[in-house]
This record gives sequence, structure tokens and C-alpha cells, in this order.
Amino acid sequence: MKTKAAILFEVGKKLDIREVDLEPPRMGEVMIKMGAAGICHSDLHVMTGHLDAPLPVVLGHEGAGVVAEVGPGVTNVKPGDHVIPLWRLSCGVCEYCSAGRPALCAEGLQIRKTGRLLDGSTRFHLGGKEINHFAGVSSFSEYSVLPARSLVKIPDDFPLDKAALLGCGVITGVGAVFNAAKVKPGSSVAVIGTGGVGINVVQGAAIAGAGKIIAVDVLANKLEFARKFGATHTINAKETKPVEAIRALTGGRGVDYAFEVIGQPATIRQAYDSLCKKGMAIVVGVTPQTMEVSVPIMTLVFEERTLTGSIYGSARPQVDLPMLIDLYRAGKLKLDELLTGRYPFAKINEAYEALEQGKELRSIVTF
Ligand code: PAD
Ligand code: ZN
Repeated sequence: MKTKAAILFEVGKKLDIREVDLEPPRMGEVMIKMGAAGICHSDLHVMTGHLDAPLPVVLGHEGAGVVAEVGPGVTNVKPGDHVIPLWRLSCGVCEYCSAGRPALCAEGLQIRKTGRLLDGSTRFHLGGKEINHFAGVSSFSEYSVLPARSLVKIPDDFPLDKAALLGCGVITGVGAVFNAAKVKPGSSVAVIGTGGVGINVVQGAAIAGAGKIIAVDVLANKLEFARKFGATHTINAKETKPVEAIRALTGGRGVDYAFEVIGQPATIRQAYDSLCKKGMAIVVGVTPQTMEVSVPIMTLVFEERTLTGSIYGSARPQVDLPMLIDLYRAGKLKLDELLTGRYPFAKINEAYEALEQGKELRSIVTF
């Protein structure tokens, strides 16, 4: 069948919406009709060359849709089911999956690096040539084919535009707080970078009962949003040095947890430097492969600080996504306020320009 898909042909170029051929799902695969797809900075990293992906590729890794067709052997979903696709496939049986850390499964990394589905081929074709999948999701397409194991079923009455946000930005941000840091009630938290993912770290910290939540960004509108999502203090890093300001706000002590949600060595170092003794810095931002950061070793030893990272909210999506839906329904998780922009699929490049200019908190394209 034919489907319209947004393809990145070359780094530094805009997305090209083309009509491509989509093969039906093979063994263990599912075709979904996309309802909405989220505009995340990670796709922008691929467009600018900060993140490697085999090209040409149908981008998009945040989305929600309805199952259109299932391939042989699929038992976990059926046509008509509403689903969120996961951008980290997991096998379910390896050491990491068994330990409840599916984002560390090698299968997910394989699909992400090769741009191919599990049998090594693609379902997207243009003029007879293979077009790669992105992270096994490719949500910037009216229809996509992906492994059945990459899907989490959600209630049919849950709106697909809100569901799309859960698939990356929300689970990554809230999950980093709940699963990676395990933020304790009453503790102090700094969040450096409060865009679409960082704002979910802010609201995750608020839900976890943090006493002090210090939001740091370079844009005034992002800091205003951060207040609405639970930040108790805001710092504009363009006007004030963040580390000094965070220390001043904590009586010189530093924070228990500092999250970096941008992807730059300088801001990762700021997160580390903002910690109290025994504090934990959690890197969520994605940097180019070769980038490094250095920290003073003696603070690791004498102050027992931790520097760690969190991928995909260190989550168990089959457990965490239904939990996030419950939190939204209980009025504790803000999704309506998070969704600041809606663009028709045809205007996807405008949605990315708005993200680059910092105009939106989180936006979606609809099909
Ligand atoms: P975004 O562009 O919406 O947010 C980035 C924010 O950082 C913006 O509000 C900027 O204004 C702010 N910022 C930029 N420079 C500075 C600075 N020097 N000091 C303070 N603030 C600054 O992007 P996003 O929220 O979609 O993504 C953020 C990062 O998280 C990005 O690197 C993305 O690739 C990564 C990500 N990681 C995972 C994961 O699993 N670890 C998942 C999804 C996204
Ligand atoms: Zn993302």
C-alpha cells in the first residue's frame, strides 16, 4: 500500500514528505495507523547530525495510533486496538529485560543502529529502494509497520494526541525521576533544561513530593512553564550563573538531585557541580557519540557523589505507561498544558522550526 511519510535524505536538510510503498506486516509485526506524532529534540539531533541514524530514514519516535493489521503470530494486539509504540524494543528474556531494565536490551539498540526491523529488512520503499525505520517506530508516517513487542496497548477512550506525548517525553522525564533517581519526598532537585523532556522531570519531581524544585533554562517562556509544572524556583542561565544560584537557593549545600536535559558537556558539569554530598546527577540529554565530560575525582570519593544517566526513563513501559495514564486521570500529571502546539503533518518542518526557536513546550503533528 501507499503511505505518506516524512523522510530525512541528508543531514542538514529539511524533512521531505513523500508517498512511499509500505509492505504489510510480516511474522510478529503490526501495521499501525498513526493518530499523532510528537516533536522531540532527538529527531532534530538526527537532522543536524548530532545523533547517527542510517539514511534515508522515516523519522519520528514519539506517537500513538490504532492497529490496522497484524502479521502472522501476533497475539498481544488486534486490529482496532489503541497503542503507543516504544522506541526501545526489548526481547523480554535477556539479562536486562529480566532485571526490569528493558531499555538496555541489545535488540533495541540493534534496531536503532541498523534502521532495519528484526529480520534485517525495511517495510518502507521508494522507487524500489529501501528507506530505513527510525528506532523501530517511524511515527512521521500515516502508517508504519513495527514489531508487535514494541507496542503498549492503551484504553480506547484515551485521546491519541495526549497518548503520543507519553511515548517519549513524558515517560523519559517522569521515569528519570521515579526510576533512575528515585527522588525522595522533601528532597531538593535542580532541572537544567526545561524543554519538552525537562518539563516532565519538573512535574515528576513535583509528583514525587520534592521540597525544592529549581528550574534552569535560557528562555523566559520555558521558566514560566516550569513554574506551572511545579518548579518552586527558576534561574535564567543567560542572566545568572546556575551553579552559584542553585547553591545560594540551598543555603550553600547544593541539591540532592540534578538533572541535565539538554545534552551538552558544560551543562552536565553544571548539574554535577550543583550537588550536595551524596548527591546524584542524572544525564538525560543526548550528545554526539564522541563527546566527553570531566569531573573532579575527589568529589566522587570524599563527597560520594554519583554521576549517572537515564535512557527512556529507565522505565518498564508496560507498567509505567498505564501508571502515567492513571496519574493524568487523577489530575496529577499535566498533559493538556504540555501540548502547546498542533500542526498538520504537511507542516512538520514548521513544527521543528518552532522547536528550534524554543516557541513550543511540546507539540505534535496530526494525520
Ligand atoms: P527541547 O529543545 O524541547 O529542550 C531543551 C531545553 O534546553 C530548551 O528549553 C532550551 O532553551 C534549554 N537550553 C538550551 N541550552 C541551555 C543552557 N545552556 N542552559 C539551560 N537551558 C538550556 O528538547 P527536548 O526536551 O525534546 O530534549 C532534551 C534532550 O533530551 C535532547 O538532547 C534529547 O535528545 C534528549 C532525550 N533523551 C532521552 C533519553 O532517553 N535519555 C529521550 C528523549 C530525549
Ligand atoms: Zn524523544
